Parts: sequence; C-alpha cells; structure tokens
Amino acid sequence: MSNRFDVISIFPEYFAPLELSLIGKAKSAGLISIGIHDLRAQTSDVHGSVDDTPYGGGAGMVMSAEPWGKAIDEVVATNPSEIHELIVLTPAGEKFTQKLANELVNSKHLIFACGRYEGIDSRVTDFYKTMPNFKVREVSIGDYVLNGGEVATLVIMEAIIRLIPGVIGNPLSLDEESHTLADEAGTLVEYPNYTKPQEWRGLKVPEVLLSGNHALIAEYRKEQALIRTRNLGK
Ligand code: JBZ
Repeated sequence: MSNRFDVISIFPEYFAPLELSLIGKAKSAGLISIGIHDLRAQTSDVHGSVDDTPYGGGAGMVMSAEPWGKAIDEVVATNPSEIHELIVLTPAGEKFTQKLANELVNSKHLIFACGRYEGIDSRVTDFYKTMPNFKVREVSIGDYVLNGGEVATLVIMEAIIRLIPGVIGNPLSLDEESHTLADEAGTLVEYPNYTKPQEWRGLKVPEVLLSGNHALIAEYRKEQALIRTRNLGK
C-alpha cells in the first residue's frame, strides 16, 4: 500500500490543504506520511533560478534538470524503498483515471514532480527511466490548461489516499461511489441522494425511497443511475 508521498514543487504552500479532513487524519494516524519539498532549496545562485530559455528557441522557459535531479536524489536518499514511482505531471502525460489510482495505491513510495512554465527538461524523465529502482510515469488529470502540476498532484493524491484501508471510516462507501457502481454495461455514475426534510421548497423525496422496500429501492436507484449515465455530457 502507498504510504510515503513526496512532492517537489516551487510552491510548497499549495499543499497546505493536505493537513485537512481525511488526509490530515490519515497523516496523524500514521497511515501515510507526506514530505513537501521546495525545488528552490536545490539551487545555488542567489536568485534561486530553476528555469532557463529553451534550446531550439520558442516561447516561455524550461525547468532546468539539475535542481530536479538533486531534489529527487535527496528524497530517495531519505526514503529507503525498493522501488520509487516518479509521477511527473504534464499535459502530455497519460490520463489519470480511477484505474490508475487503484494501481498507484499499491506503490510504497510515490514522488510527485510538479512542473511549471513550459515543463521540465526531458532528460530528467529520460534519466530516471534508466534507473532500475525507478518507475516513471508522466500523468495528466485532463484536457484543460493548468499553470502547473500542483493542483493535479492534489487531485491524484486525494484519489489514491482515500483508497488506503482505514482512511475512509466506512469502506462500503468506497465501492458504492460514483464511477464504481458497475453493471453489465460498464460503469454508472451515482444515483441521486436525498435526506430530511421530506419536502423542501415544494420538492418531495421520491415516494419509493420512503417505502422500506429494499428491492424496489435498489431497482429505482439503478434506473436513476442509468438515466444519469446516459445523460452525461448533455
Ligand atoms: C496538467 C508545466 O507544468 C504543467 C502545466 C500544465 C499542466 C501540468 C503541468 S499537469 N496540466 C494536467 O494534468 O492537466
């Protein structure tokens, strides 16, 4: 199970929310440990430069390889693990999915490299791909433009950490969740939920949910999930 997470970024403040809610509790309970590392700590010049102009020309700046190499080596030196899985956030990466979350939760040590600007010198991934104790993945959370990998890392970490046994109080809520309620046709999104009061602003809770007939309720929910799934993106 994933238990050690290291994040390297020029904006370590982005990761303050990891202290909150379920992830914060998982940390306090010792289910996970998280290290946040400032890439600029690896620079030697007074300005803490982490980027430079691209070879071949073009707009924007590219993150230099050396601060990344130092930061990753330092994180590895302080985390003895047989295998280190390096996740590099890039719009050019494979799409992050629940399937990938289910896979990554089995890694003992995940290192997230959050790029900024036009990205990181390609030799960083080239180099770690040659290391026998590394697995390198370039990952994107979706088809929209972000300023850097920080928010993508938060998304991915949350999706992984909630899968660790003990992080979510009621493990049943894990498999009844959106996108995991499977049927013959694939995956369904979640059915609509209601709680008290029975009537709100003239809108009533569907009668069947008050019936106490569990078979009928299950059938109704399945049907609603199918309708919602069919209407996705419309
Ligand atoms: C991502 C250069 O750093 C970036 C920029 C955009 C971006 C990422 C990293 S990761 N977009 C995504 O997951 O969509």
